[in-house]
Amino acid sequence: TPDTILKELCASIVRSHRETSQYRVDELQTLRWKIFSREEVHAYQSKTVDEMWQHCAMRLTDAVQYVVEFAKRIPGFRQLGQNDQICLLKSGSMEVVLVRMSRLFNPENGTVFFDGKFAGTELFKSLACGDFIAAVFDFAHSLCALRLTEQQVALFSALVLINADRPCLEDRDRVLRVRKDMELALRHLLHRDNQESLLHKLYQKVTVLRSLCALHIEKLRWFRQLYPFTVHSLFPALYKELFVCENPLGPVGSL
Ligand code: 4D8
Repeated sequence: TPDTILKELCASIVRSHRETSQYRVDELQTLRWKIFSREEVHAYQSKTVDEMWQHCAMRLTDAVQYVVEFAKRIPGFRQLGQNDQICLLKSGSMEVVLVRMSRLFNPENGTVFFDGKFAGTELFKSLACGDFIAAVFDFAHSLCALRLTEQQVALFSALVLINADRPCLEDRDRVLRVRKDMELALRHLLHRDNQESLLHKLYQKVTVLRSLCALHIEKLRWFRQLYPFTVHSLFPALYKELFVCENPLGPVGSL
C-alpha cells in the first residue's frame, strides 16, 4: 500500500540521517556542561584571520563530508545524473550543515558544539564576519524553537537537499519526482496535530537558509581577495570545489 511505502521511505531517510550524524542527540545532552573556558576562548580570538578561517574551513568540510554521505543514501539521489548530484550538493550541503547545527546548539546559553566543547559567537571573533556568525546562531535558535524530532530533522534535511529550484539542474523533472516523495514522507511524519503550520514554518526556514548560504559565499569571496594563497593552497579541496564558484559545473573530484 502507498502508506507502507511512505513508512519505509521515512525509515530509510531517518536511518541515513542517524548513520551519518557524528553525534547522537542524547549523547550531546550529557556534554552540555563542557563549555570553553575564558582562556580557551581567548586562544581562538588570538588567532589571525587566516588561521581561524583555515581552521573553520576544515571543521566545516568535515561536517559537509557527512552531509555528502547522507545525500548518497537518500533513495533516488544516486539515480540522478552526476551533474545534478553535484549541483544539489554545491547549493545544498551548507544548508544541511546549518540544519544539523541546530541539533548541536544549546538555546539556553546560545552555544554550539565545536571542537569538542560548546562555543558562543565570541569564539569566532577572529573570522571577522560577526554579522554572518550572528545570523547563523540566530537561525539555530529559531530552528531549535520548532522542537523538531530527529525524524523530522532527517526529513527536513532531505527536503532541503533535493530542491528542484536550483538553477544549475539539467533534469529538473527527475529531481522534482524524488522531491515529491520526500514531501509526502515529511507530511506523513507530521501528520495529525500541527501539520500545516509546522510545514509553513519549515518552508520559511528554507528562505533564511538560502540567504545565509549566499552570505557565506560572499564572506568567502571577501576572504579570498585578502588571502588568495590560503584559499588556494591551504583550504580543503572539497571546500573549494563546493564553495569557490569558479567553474560552475566542474567535476568534484573529492566526492
Ligand atoms: O555536526 O561536524 O562536528 C560552523 C562549523 C557544526 C562554521 C559542526 C561547524 C558546524 C557551522 C565550523 C564553522 C556548523 C558539527 C562543527 C563545525 C555543524 C561557522 C560553526 C556538525 C554540525 C556545528 C558539530 C563559520 C561537527 C558557521 C563559517 C565557516 C567559515 C569557513 C568562515
